[in-house]
Amino acid sequence: MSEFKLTTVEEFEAATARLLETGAKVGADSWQMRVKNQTPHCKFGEQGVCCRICSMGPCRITPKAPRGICGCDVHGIVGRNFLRFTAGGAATHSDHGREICITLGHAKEGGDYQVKDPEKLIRIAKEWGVETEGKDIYDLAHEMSDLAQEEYGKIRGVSRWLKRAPQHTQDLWHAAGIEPRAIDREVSCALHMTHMGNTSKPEALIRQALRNGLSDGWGGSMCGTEFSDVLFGTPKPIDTEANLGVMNAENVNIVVHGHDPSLSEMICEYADSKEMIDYAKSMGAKGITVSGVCCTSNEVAMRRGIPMAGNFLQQENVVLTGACEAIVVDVQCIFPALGPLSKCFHTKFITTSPICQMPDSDFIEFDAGTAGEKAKQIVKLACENFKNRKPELVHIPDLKHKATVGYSVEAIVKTLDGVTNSQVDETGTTKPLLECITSGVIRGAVAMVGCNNPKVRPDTAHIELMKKLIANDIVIIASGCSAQAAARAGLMDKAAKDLCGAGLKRVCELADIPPVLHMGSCVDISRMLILAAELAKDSGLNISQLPVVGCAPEWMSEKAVSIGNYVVATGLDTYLGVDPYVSGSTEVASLLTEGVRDWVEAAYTVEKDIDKLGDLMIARIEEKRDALGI
Ligand code: MSK
Repeated sequence: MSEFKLTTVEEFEAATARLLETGAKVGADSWQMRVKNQTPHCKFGEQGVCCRICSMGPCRITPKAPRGICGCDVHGIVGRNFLRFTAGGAATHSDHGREICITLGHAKEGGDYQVKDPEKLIRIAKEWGVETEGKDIYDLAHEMSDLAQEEYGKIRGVSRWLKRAPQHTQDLWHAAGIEPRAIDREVSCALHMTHMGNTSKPEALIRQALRNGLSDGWGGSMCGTEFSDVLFGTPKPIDTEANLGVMNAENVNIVVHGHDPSLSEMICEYADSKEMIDYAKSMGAKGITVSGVCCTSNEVAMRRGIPMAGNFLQQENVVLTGACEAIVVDVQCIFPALGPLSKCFHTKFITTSPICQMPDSDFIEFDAGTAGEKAKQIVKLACENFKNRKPELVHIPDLKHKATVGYSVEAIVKTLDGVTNSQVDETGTTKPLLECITSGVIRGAVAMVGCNNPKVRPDTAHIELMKKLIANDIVIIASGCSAQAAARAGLMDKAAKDLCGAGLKRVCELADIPPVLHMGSCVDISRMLILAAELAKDSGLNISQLPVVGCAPEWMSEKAVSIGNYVVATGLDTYLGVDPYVSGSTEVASLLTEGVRDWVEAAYTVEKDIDKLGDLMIARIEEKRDALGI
């Protein structure tokens, strides 16, 4: 019998309940209370049948009122809402990517930002047809920064990154008319199409939703991931810890939260300096602990081993510990609730981006030009705040788990090299991984992604699905808050191999990996696209033939809809545990779950019963294996 124990969701919940008791003492609000106030949710909204695109309405479609005032039927309304949902997500990811490209333009020798992975920069430059010979690496970085930013508004051609996909996939996109052009253009086009008096034909709306998703996954997000690696280093396996217990009651605790690593990298850099540690000591602390929430956390965990305090629905918990001197946020997935909540404690809620400004926060504007100075100011402020703690409110749950993170595509290829006894691949291909799959030692792979959502018992879907899949010899690649759920539970501990089927367990032992591989943040789902593309090219199969599927069981954000669209459009069947507000239209729902398969060889499945969702994924993987005769 295995000695290894995961931390259970019940333990997570008991820790949260204890923190909420502190919250009640100081009059704090919580998402748990707000969910009660907001339930039941509006049925029109849930079905996607409410239209407020113009001011003649809002119009709500019912059997008695089957058309809006303009005459749009329910299928047009649901389709337009779905496309607008996608555009919001694609714009958000892609603008994050653009910020990284801008930061690349500020890189300089000895500066706050430097080129940490010059080989990767040169590789991408060659891929883009840029002359690299004899060029200073920083001149090349600036040239690539300009070219990457031009990808957002170029006047002709398609995304440069599309060439990374197998030819068959590129042909499908071309035939379906969904090759993304300039990144910003697809967002504008989506908003234009959905303006009052434009498209109401579901098929055209869904086609644009896929195209807009592709402009994110094979456009803006890929810029974000690839140039983050150039600037901050391509992740390699590194040990860290996860869950609220990573905060340290004796230290100044700084929590970084959001998505853009430009800020958090600088905070980590300064928090680790002797000058700042001495400063923290002079304020009565023993040192400084930086931990993270959401995808900013994933970014610094993968590159620096910075511990992960929690995921999306844990963001209030870090403040409720009473031991958080500063929660420093950049962009996306940040609760405005952190403002009033931090006022109940001594915590400084520091916003830093003009994109994300909130009441009750201290706004310290951060930009690439003044990064070091601003990061130092923030770290100092946190140290000075240590003395304002109220010791009677301090309680850090004693929960944390070891985790090994940092599995970029490059790291996976390298790590799995030599796992197969018969051949050690020296060319850096995915062939060893393919051999594990074709031999049946590993049955397939699931890309687990996405958020938490109070509609699902938080983290349960992620953790239960992962347990079920690894027990069936299916390896997991995870990103975003899904990855953090896994890490907090212990599924990224190498000892979690004991929970796997015999085949996957053997691979974990040989390669010395956990069964759930941390691949990064939300924008890093582009890494999963690259891995799928490489597996297809190395095997000679189409992406849709691989025994690989995508899953977002607890998703909540617009970004997740954009992700779903680009994962499906890349040829990977995608399984959702939360409905994307399309149930009000049979036409839109059937296009997404069946119709799009004719264009891109994959489609969505929505299933709220998590156990069934797992069964469906396993069945699909086995069906694909049968079709290949493996
Ligand atoms: S942070 S988009 S809650 S995964 Fe990327 Fe987590 Fe979802 Fe935000």
